[in-house]
This record gives sequence, structure tokens and C-alpha cells, in this order.
Amino acid sequence: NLSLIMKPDLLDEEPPYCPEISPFIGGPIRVTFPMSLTLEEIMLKNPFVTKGGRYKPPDCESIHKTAVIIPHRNREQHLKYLLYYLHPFLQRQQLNYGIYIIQQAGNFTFNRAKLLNIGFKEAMKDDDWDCMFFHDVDLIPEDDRNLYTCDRFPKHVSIAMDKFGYKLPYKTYFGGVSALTPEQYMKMNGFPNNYWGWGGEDDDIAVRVALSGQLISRPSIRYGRYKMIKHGHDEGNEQNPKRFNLLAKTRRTWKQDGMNALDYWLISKEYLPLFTNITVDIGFEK
Ligand code: UD2
Ligand code: MN
Repeated sequence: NLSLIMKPDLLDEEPPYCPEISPFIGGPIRVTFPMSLTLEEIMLKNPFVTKGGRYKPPDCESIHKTAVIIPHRNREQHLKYLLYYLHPFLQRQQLNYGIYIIQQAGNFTFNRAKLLNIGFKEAMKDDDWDCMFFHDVDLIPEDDRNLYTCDRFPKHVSIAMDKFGYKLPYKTYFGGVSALTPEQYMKMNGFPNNYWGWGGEDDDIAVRVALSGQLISRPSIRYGRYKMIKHGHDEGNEQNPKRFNLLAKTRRTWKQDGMNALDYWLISKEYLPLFTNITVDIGFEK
């Protein structure tokens, strides 16, 4: 009996690849902000998430390996809401994924782009991710057809946000959420390290995409929808008055300032139940 002989063999076989389109994708998501939400509740809702905020589909091999990099300081409430929505969202897409929070230690001026560079470097030490999502902590995706995978070009993902009336505010806008393969990222020498405080770094990134000879990909406007949790200006992230001067010089500086000039002190890297927590001392503006 052939089938009997074959059976043990079949059991040993690797799981099949996941389908091109996940059967669990459901479309629009109703985003609300439950009053009392705890990390424990989120853990209970996501029993298959493992240490460091990692996940693999249980019964098929994912074709995508995505790391989500979130710059953070002092936004614990936003972080909880994001984790609450993002874990199930990524699981419905049948991704092999990991979530990284990059915490800027101390009270010096915030530097979003430098934290993203650090997130890239530290995440790549853990695994050979094929797509990096750079993600503001306060943006909640509203449609799970917005796939957290990479495209042919650096992808600007948060193209329809409630705060801009679900439209692109301007053509080269690159803020909020973006996605790059490691190759696309290294081709533009990563992001700038010298934007301290609020603003400009996202436009610099868009300029670097162009200067490195790349175009911008975008998802469909029907899917790239986000709610931004309402917030004021943070202490320690004041508007950067130098942003216009810096932007005017990107053409001359991008090859010197980026991944090849990144320096920081790693304070800790903790593999927590819902995310990998990376705390860094990034210094201050010189
Ligand atoms: C816009 C862009 C953002 C960035 C910023 C200018 C959108 C949706 N986003 O955001 O990508 O270009 O302008 O720098 O247009 N953060 C902290 N703690 C702080 C300060 C900032 O965690 O004290 C992080 C957090 O992930 C936050 C992100 O940095 O979402 C951007 O800062 P923001 O939300 O204050 O700036 P916003 O909404 O104007
Ligand atoms: Mn914001």
C-alpha cells in the first residue's frame, strides 16, 4: 500500500507557502480607542506572538518577512493602541513579522530619522528582513488590504490620513509610514541623522529617494488609510528652525550623512512579549 508508505514522509514535509492573497483579509477596520487597555489584554488576544513581538503563520510558510520600526519616547498610550491594532492586522496578512520600538533615552531633542536608522541596523542584526516598515506610533491603519510588504520602489504608505482629509497633502509627502527593502534603503544611504526636533526629515527622505535614482511607490488611495491619534506638540520635539537650510543642502550631504555615519550607544535590547524594546542614547545636536 503506497499511501501508507508515503504518509510519514508527508508529515515531515515543510509547510506549503501561504497563498498570494491571505484569506483572512477583511477590508475596512473600525478604529476606536477603548478607554482602559492593558498590555496583558493585548497579549491574551495574540497568543501566537512570541518573544520580541515576533510572529509566523502557524500553518503556512510566509513569503514575506517584515520588520516594523517605531520611533518612540513618552507616548505609552499611543503605543498600546498601535500594538492592539497592528498585531492582528499583520497576522491577518499572514506575514512573518517582528515589531521594534526604538526608544530615545534622556531628554535631549528628539530625532525621529536617526532612531529609524538605528531601528534598521538593530533589526537587521536579528534577522534577514526583506521589508522594513518605518511607522509613527500614532498612526492606526484602517484597511487591512494595505499590505505591509515592500514594492519595486521605496513605498510611501500613509497616503490617506484623517488629518489631511484622506488625501495626500502634497505630491512628495513622505511622512508617517513608509516601507523600504534593505537594498532600497542602503541605496539612499538610509535616512539623515542631523534633523533634531520636529519637521523636515520626511521631506529629506523623499529627496534622498530621488537623488539615489529611485521613484516612489504608493498603495491604492482606498487602502492607504490611517487615523492619527490626536496629540499636541511634545516637549523635547520643538519645530526645527534649521529644517529649511538642511533641506536645501541634501543634494550635497546625503552621501556623507546616513547609515554610513550612524553612531549611538545601545543601552538595552529587550525581547518583550509584544515587541523588541531598543533603548538608545543618540547624543544631541552638535
Ligand atoms: C509628522 C509626520 C511624521 C514626521 C513629523 C515631523 C505625519 C502623519 N507624520 O508627524 O512622520 O515627519 O511630522 O518630524 O504627518 N515621537 C515620539 N515622542 C516624541 C516625539 C515624537 O514618540 O516626543 C515619535 C512618534 O512615533 C510620533 C513621531 O515621532 O508619531 C512623529 O512625531 P509627531 O507625531 O509629533 O509629529 P506629526 O504628527 O506632526
Ligand atoms: Mn503624529
